[in-house]
Amino acid sequence: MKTVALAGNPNGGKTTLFNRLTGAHQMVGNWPGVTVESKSGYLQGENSIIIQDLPGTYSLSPYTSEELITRKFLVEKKPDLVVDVVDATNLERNLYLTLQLMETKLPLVVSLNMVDVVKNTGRRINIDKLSYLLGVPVIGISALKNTNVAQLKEKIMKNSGTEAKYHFPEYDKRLESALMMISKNLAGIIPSQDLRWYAIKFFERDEEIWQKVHLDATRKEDIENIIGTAEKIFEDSSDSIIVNARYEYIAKIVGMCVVEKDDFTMSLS
Ligand code: BGO
Repeated sequence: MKTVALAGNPNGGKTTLFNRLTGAHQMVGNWPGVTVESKSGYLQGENSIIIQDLPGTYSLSPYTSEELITRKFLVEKKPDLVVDVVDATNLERNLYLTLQLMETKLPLVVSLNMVDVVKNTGRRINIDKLSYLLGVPVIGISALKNTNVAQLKEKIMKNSGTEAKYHFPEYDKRLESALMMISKNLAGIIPSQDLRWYAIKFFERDEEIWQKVHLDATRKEDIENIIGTAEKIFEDSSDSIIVNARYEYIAKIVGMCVVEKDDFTMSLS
């Protein structure tokens, strides 16, 4: 049995897509210990693939129940594939979660939803280029109109249980060197495929992770010094350094694969 997790921002069309993928037969309950609804169901016509709907989140921080449930499921259960439902009408904000999903190094497919809405605007998204730049398969769909959902289903079947082929988004060199030094302190304690995720979480001073992972005093002090040095260099707090790095990366990608109608409008005045 393979598990496919459906992740995405609230209101991006995750429920509409979940219904399309699973049809009428759905298992509904609550996530353990909280009153957040959990829904799962078999991929229609495929009894060997179960789709787990994850709560809608903007981020994988430890601040809300939805974020905690989502990241715990991804990092501990390690689904065979994550389908990231990205709202194409709000690409920049949605890609912020995409980058965090990539930090988990789980196999990923982006389903770029609401392309029917984007078609009616002056914005054009080069989907092939977006896919190339991310290193992740991207399928433009309309969950509402059932456009390309069959192609997405094929991608789900093809990519479930494969190795993630994309590279981690590479941030500012000074940040990367801090993350590498933190990873060295975590090596042997954290499995190598999870080092990037944990290094970023330690760097962000993520309380849940600092409490969960038991490190000796020397390593803790070493990591604190690495973070402190980075904060001095960037003149910013460590969590803001990461947020800014993600948004800089997104701006670069969007700049390369999105064309606005106004880009071609010449002013005659
Ligand atoms: C309402 N295209 C378009 N045009 N709309 C879509 C698409 C798409 O591809 N996919 C979803 N929607 P959810 P989350 C609504 O409910 O699946 C629409 O939070 C309305 N409701 O129909 O719920 C979808 O699970 C009244 O819209 O998202 C829904 O991720 C007026 O996006 C909304 C207009 O989808 C959110 C829309 C009473």
